[in-house]
Amino acid sequence: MKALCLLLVLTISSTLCVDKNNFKTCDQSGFCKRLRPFKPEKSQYSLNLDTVIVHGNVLSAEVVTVDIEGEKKNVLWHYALKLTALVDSTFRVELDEADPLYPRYRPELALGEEPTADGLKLVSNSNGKLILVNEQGNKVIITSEPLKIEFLDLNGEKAVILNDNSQLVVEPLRVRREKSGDDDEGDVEEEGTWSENFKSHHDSKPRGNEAISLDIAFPDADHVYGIPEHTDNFHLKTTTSGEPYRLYNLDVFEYDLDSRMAIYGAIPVLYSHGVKRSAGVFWHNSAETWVDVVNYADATVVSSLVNLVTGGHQRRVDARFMSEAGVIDVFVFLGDKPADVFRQYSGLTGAAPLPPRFSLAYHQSRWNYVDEADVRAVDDGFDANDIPADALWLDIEYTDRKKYFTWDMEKFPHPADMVANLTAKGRKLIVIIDPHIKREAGYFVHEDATEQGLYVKDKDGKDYEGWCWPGSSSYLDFFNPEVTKYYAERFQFNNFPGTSKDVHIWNDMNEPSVFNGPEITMPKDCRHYKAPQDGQDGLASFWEHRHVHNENGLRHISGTHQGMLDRSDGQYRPFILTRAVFAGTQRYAAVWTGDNAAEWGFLQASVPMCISLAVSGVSFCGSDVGGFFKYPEAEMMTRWYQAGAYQAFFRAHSHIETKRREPWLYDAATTARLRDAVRRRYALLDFWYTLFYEHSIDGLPVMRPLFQEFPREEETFTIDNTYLLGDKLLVRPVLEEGVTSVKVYLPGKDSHTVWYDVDSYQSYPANGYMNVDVNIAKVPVFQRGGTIVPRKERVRRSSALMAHDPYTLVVALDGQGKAEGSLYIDDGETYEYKSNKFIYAKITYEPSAMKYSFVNEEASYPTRSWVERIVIAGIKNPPKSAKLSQGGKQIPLQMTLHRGNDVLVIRKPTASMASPWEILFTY
Ligand code: NBV
Repeated sequence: MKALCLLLVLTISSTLCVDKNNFKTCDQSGFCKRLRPFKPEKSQYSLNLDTVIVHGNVLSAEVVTVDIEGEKKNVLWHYALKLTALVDSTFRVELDEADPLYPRYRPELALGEEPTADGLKLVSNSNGKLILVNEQGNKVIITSEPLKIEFLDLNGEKAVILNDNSQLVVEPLRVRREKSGDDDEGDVEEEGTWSENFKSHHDSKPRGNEAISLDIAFPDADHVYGIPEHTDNFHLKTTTSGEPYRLYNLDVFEYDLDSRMAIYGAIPVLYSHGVKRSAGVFWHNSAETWVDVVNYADATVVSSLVNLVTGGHQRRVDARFMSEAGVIDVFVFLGDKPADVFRQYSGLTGAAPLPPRFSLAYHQSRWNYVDEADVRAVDDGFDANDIPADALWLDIEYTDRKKYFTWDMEKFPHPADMVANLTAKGRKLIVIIDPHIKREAGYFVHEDATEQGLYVKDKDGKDYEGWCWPGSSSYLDFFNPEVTKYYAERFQFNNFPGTSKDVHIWNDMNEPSVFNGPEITMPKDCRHYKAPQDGQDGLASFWEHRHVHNENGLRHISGTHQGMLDRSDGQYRPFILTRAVFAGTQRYAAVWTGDNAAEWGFLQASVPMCISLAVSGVSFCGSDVGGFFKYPEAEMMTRWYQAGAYQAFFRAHSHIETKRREPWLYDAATTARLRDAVRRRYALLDFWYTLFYEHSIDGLPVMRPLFQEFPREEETFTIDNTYLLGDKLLVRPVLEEGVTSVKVYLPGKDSHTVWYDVDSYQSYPANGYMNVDVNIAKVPVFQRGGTIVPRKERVRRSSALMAHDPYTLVVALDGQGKAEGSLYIDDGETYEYKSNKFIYAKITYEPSAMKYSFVNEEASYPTRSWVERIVIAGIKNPPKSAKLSQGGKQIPLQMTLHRGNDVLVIRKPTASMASPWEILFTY
């Protein structure tokens, strides 16, 4: 990475190249340094049993910290504990100061809706322990002294334990004592309590220390996962001998691979998994957070810890969250399968809504397409080379000198015509809108924001000024509802001329990125809007940036989302791409993994990074295809397109200084392979769209780890170069240079699963690892036996032009000769599906009949699509004849056998997809 950095210094500008030294280690982050070594023998926190009240689904009680001096106990501080039972085996534990000096921040936008209550009963209160049970039968045992909370699964076994290692901390807010000559105590405060420095940056910390910490144990777990965004493996590593995982949204220029450093996104959800069960926790906090992980199975931990603590080998993982501010607010998911915990989390933070269909197709981007002629040439290039594309992107250079909501009128004098030219082919335009605002007299956004007080303030209450692309910049304060309203209005078509419903938005730099700020972001003592409350002034009248940092980008995209909805009176679905990520981001936007490089390591990292985001709610994820920095030679470009074709967000993008690399700029053979990769995507587009529809209902990851479907198969727990799309396709992209074969793990041996190579229909029994030969054209993808996948084989310029094309249905039979699948169809862009204008069909195959029926019978959509081919793979006893039955008519069908007579093809069944049908087989 260093070499790459130096190389870019020469080609770009030396001020932009940031190395690791610009980002804090735990030791350089005051609270992390302070809390990390804190491992007391016994927790100071205890619950006062006399104060326990259980009302509805909530237990509340007082918790105190005590200091014991001989026989004497001195209460140091009072806290309020709340335990809430929620539906779907979920609990919430909140611990705040009983009477804080100022309210402590709680994120406001991460949770989709108010979580639904479940019943909670206190079943016993004796011997210093409370036992409670929720409606599903999960028990909670609270030990009062010291405080410990154990959550039990439905078998009565401990699944999650809070404060087992006594690392619970809530630093109380205090009044700063003025130093005076005769008051020694004033000087006793630890250094860094009331201010901190990092490099040349000073953090004034007006509230002093206010950190929190909690240890969370997962008995029986083999691994933990989640807490994206990092470039590490999907399964998290023991952190004892290095840095903890850091969650702090940062613009890390040329981020490192295999690292626990913070990058653009921060989702504080963590899952455990083992052969026994899965569980999880969501740490609902938007401040800078560090997470330590100790896996007891790890060799170094076994020797040092387990033998000591437990006297032998034990399956268990401990995690510990440390945040700079906020309250303890942790949701506990009791699973018990991986799919359950993933659903429990997305149930809280919301599943992504159905995206517009085009956004799941192929996107072409570059920093920058320089002018209208360039856009036209690229657009035409796709047609000339017979490569489908759905969207062209414009990066920051389209604006009038980085003033968002304006155009560079010399280079883009006719934006509306440019857009019309694209939409004539069913294509869209996506333009970037960054959150920094150029401080230039005459720029309407700056003038309005200054006049109306819409900017984030500095520590002294003046408009904060930082440095970003436009030069001197200020930042809209998206925590202020007036700002969101003002910003959303900027997307009205008349406020942003040249845009239309077919222009969508890219929100970059929203960590926020501030070139001259500490760690390239906003100083923590900047001030954000807080809703005025009676009697709250001084420090109680604003939030500091430290409280809200990780939620900043989420606020930004929610404003964009509002604006895009409002501009069409709520008619059209917005597409937004964001770089900063927090819990709940998926409700508004897709995410990409930021500035990667054309290196094999980054191609490899794209898979675990996106799986990690997918299990953390963000299924709509991808990485810059081809790599942002540097230039991918033909082989890497081919492998990247092939991999990207099977990741949810599929966009080629590149740095302004790199050589142009539209697919036709490679040699003819490579262009043909890139075309093939893009076509593979378009053939499966309706499958992707159906997966995203189903995700919007069930919240399960679209791109999912193997162990989600095969939770007892231990080999799958650490595989992160292979994943499933829904429960149907297994993808093992070729991510390595120069290989002629790759090892592919086919899971499901206990369930006698069969897998079919999608190119040959050759079937393979699930038998763990096998070698698959891969020439440069090969992408190992397998369809699970027992599933049906819809495809569209006719190639057109964009997905819009394919809307009514016919389907090929690929039926991959299981051992019983059965299969099932689903298909979702609607207009692809409006909300009319909410008024029943859609088809959600179930497709089943049994030896006697294949059926296409509507799951929701009140819904319909006038599609002109029909079935042009049915391919049935794995057939053992082919039928003699088949007839289609639809709308009262019966039509005999033609069938042919292929391969070793185990693939049956029904040609032109001509069944319409607009109404149910059945194919009856005779033998
Ligand atoms: O807007 C320019 C770039 C953009 O192309 C990239 O995708 C973003 O991640 N942006 C970052 C700012 C500058 C990066 C060096």
